[in-house]
Formats: sequence, structure tokens, C-alpha cells
Amino acid sequence: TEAAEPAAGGFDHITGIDAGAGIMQATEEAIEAYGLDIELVPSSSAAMTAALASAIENEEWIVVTGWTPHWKFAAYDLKYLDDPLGIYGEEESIHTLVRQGLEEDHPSAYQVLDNFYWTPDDMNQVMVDMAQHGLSETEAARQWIEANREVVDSWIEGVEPVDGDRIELVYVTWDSEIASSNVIALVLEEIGYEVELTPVEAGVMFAGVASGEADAMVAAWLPGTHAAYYEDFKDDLVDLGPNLDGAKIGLVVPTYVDIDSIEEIRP
Ligand code: PBE
Repeated sequence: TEAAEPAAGGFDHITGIDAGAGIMQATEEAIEAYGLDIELVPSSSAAMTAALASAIENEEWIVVTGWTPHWKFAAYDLKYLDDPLGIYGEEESIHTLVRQGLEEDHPSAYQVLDNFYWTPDDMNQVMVDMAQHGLSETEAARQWIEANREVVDSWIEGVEPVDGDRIELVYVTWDSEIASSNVIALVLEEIGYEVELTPVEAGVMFAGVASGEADAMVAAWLPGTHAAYYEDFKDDLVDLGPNLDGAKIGLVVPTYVDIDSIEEIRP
């Protein structure tokens, strides 16, 4: 994607991520609700953070679809724009959703997935290790597990080991979900599963678990961000509840951008 020169004191566009992300739908709603004269340009999680890095390098104005937990808040001075209309919702949770029948077919995996629970700080450590310390996804996940052995032990305590049973996890390559999916994959491998981690589009992630083609996902942002997907598929999914509380989405700018509210976004 090419970056056009942003007008001084204004924005060229809103830098988005993949079109299937819930935050993209929320941002289209925000543009409508606030009557913003600006376009949302889709890209990807990785392209969004690259655009953010280069704008900050040049102290240019940029506004991105942002979320917490995310390593960008550790790397840069950023702020959420106020959202007086509440389009982006309140703090929410990330839920683990599994296919029907998983409990009977793979009770050990089901138990571990049910026990999986960590904090925004935990998830952030994995993301920072990947994005800022250059660790591979697996290495970052492994390092977090080593450093948080008691937490991981509490997820697998009393769970019967298995011998090479296959489990397929689906996820979207959002930084936060790369972190969570890699951690839970390694933990499932620890108790003997052979885990396939499949990156897909957001809609395919929900549809895949609902149809039973995939076994589980740890990436459902509820009740807000993924409300539409959840509504469509909830009858065919088993919701194991939050694996993280305190998640948030919104529009994010570097702190040097001197506006405070979404209402002030203009070209
Ligand atoms: N996110 C990260 C996703 C959920 C996880 C906020 C970019 C979304 O908007 O769908």
C-alpha cells in the first residue's frame, strides 16, 4: 500500500487492518456515526504497524485501528482517541470457542482449553518478545511458558496426557492472536497432542469451528468486536468463556497528534 502525503494537521486516511476484523466494521460505523470525511483503508496487522512505525519516524499524523493488548503501546507513545458515542464499546474479553463434540472426542484438550486463562500483561510479554526482541513466534511462546511455569501448570494439572492425538486450532494473524495461539499450541503439545495451527480469515475462523472442521479458537473478542460473527455461529459453538479480560479496541494516534477525540478527525 502506498502512503500518500498527509495534510499538515489532518489525516490522509484511517489505516486499517484485514477487512474481516471486527474493528474494521466498528470503524465503518464510526465514520458514519461521527460523519467523518475520511476513508478507512484496509491492510493487515503487520502493514498497519509498519505504517505506524514510519509515520512516527517522520512525525507525521496517522490514525490506526488499534487494540489492547498490543505491543505497539510498549514500543511507541500512543493514545486512544475518545469515543463519546461509544461505537467501540467498553472493555471486553477474549473467549475460547470450541467445536461441538470436542469434550467427548478430546477431553484432555477440552480441559486445557477450558483452563486457559492469562492476563493482558502476559499476552503483551509474548508480543513484545516477537515484535521488539526478534524472537520467533514459537520461541516467544516457549519463553513465556518457561517464565510462567506455575500458571501453565495450573492449566494442565490433573489433565490426562495423550499420545499424538491431532488438534487443529484456527486463528487470524493479528499480533495478539499469534501470541495466544502459539502459547496454547505449545501447552497442548506438552500433554502429547500434535497441534496444527492454521491461519485463516476472521469469518473462516468462526465458520471452521462451528462446522467442526477445526477444533478450537482462542480469539473471540466478545461481547463487542466479534458480535456479528458470534451471532451467526453461536448455536454451533461451545463457548468456554474468557481466556483474557481487559481487552479493548479503538482508534489510536501517536501522542504528538494533537487531537483527543474521534470527532476531531478530519482530512
Ligand atoms: N483485533 C484483534 C481483532 C480481534 C483481535 C481487535 C484486531 C478484530 O478487530 O477483529
